[in-house]
Amino acid sequence: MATLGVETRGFGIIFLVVVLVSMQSSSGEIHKVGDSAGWTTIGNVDYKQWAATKTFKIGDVIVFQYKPEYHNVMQVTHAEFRACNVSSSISTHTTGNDSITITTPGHHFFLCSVPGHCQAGQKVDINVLNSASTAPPQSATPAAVAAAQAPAPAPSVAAPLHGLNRLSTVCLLIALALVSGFC
Ligand SMILES: *[C@@H]1O[C@H](CO)[C@@H](O)[C@H](O)[C@H]1NC(C)=O
Ligand SMILES: *[C@@H]1O[C@H](CO)[C@@H](O)[C@H](O)[C@H]1NC(C)=O
Ligand SMILES: [Cu+2]
Repeated sequence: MATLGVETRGFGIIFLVVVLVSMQSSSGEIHKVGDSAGWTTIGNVDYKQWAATKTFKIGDVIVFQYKPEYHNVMQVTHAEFRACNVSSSISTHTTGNDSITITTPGHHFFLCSVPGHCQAGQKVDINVLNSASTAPPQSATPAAVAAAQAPAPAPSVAAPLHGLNRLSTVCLLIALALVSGFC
């Protein structure tokens, strides 16, 4: 009986870890570049300003929406981004509804390679934080970043979505405690 109880608890812990990991990876936000304007040269959309108002995290999805007959999306190097001159893109997207999932931290430079468009401002620098934290980099202390990287985020830096996940986690823990107790 005692052996069975330990085994059940062991499986419970493995199950909990799997659930927590899947929760973390499924909590990515979707960011539509340019919001309602989309990816365009019309209306002088300030993509630098757009990016400055967002917090990009690993697992987030960047969506470019545009008419594919007029524009495209290329991920390029910093030098190419600055010069609006692409020799070989890191990746090219041309569907007009391109979803790009962020998997690495740091700067991700995108531009439209149609002549003149990048120069006209159709370029965006997506700067991705090196954590799943929702706190802006200016206010994130090392302790806060460490807390945010732990399976259960600290309450002070948790977004509403994370709050929901935390609630589910508590319910799950109670359920597991009950199951382990009865077996
Ligand atoms: C673009 O860059 C290449 C080298 O990387 C250079 O030869 C070319 O002149 C540049 N074109 C423009 C328009 O600046
Ligand atoms: C763009 O693609 C997503 C799925 O990747 C889909 O849900 C959405 O409806 C599409 N939007 C347009 C305007 O085609
Ligand atoms: Cu364009």
